Amino acid sequence: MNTQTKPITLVAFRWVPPPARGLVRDLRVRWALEEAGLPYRVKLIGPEDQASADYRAWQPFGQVPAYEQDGHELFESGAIVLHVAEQSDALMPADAAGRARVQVWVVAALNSVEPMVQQLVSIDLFHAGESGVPERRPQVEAFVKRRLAALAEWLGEREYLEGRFTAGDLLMVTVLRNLRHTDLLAQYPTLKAYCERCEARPAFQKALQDQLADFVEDPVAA
Ligand SMILES: N[C@@H](CCC(=O)N[C@@H](CS)C(=O)NCC(=O)O)C(=O)O
Repeated sequence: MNTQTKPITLVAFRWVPPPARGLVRDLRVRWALEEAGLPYRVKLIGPEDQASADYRAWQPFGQVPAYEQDGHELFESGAIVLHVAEQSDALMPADAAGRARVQVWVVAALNSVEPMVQQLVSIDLFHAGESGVPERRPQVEAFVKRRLAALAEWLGEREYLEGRFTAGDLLMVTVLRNLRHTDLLAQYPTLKAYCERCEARPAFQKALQDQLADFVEDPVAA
């Protein structure tokens, strides 16, 4: 049972460029909190906060998300989502074996899939047109496709990675969303349907709308 007295605080950016909206990693935490039914407040930050000593004492890399609950400060989206999942069987089953499987998929999403996806995102969104990139991109895309094919194979007829929605699906889908600028997911109908199934959840829709609503339009005036 959750006995918290003070609201949870989630740190998010007050502004990002439009292509990044809906992808910033505080979305993972918002989604988890919505699934768990835990109320929270959002602290919006900008570059000056990221660089401040106070914030670095909370999030050593100056990144988002950061999270505070009952005086405990956390960072790393995967660790935060797991912490939220510990508080709700909406995100993780109660039995030890089931919990271990959720942890497996959380780490798989962040360690076996996200690095490949991020390489492609980095090439396409941040380094397009730079020297050496056109030669490198096919290799990176091929690597992403190997991961997608393996994931589609695992899913097969399953609705979710472990038969029911868990924090593992939440992390996996937020990783796969980063491919939205490509047609890669469409090449794997199983994966596309899986993402759409997870993103249709009311908790995801609420989290996404809330993230988008929090961005200011003008970073200078912010
Ligand atoms: N492994 C970290 C990565 C966090 C991360 O890359 N956050 C991005 C936003 S999605 C960020 O803060 N970027 C700004 C920066 O790195 O300075 C996590 O999952 O929380």
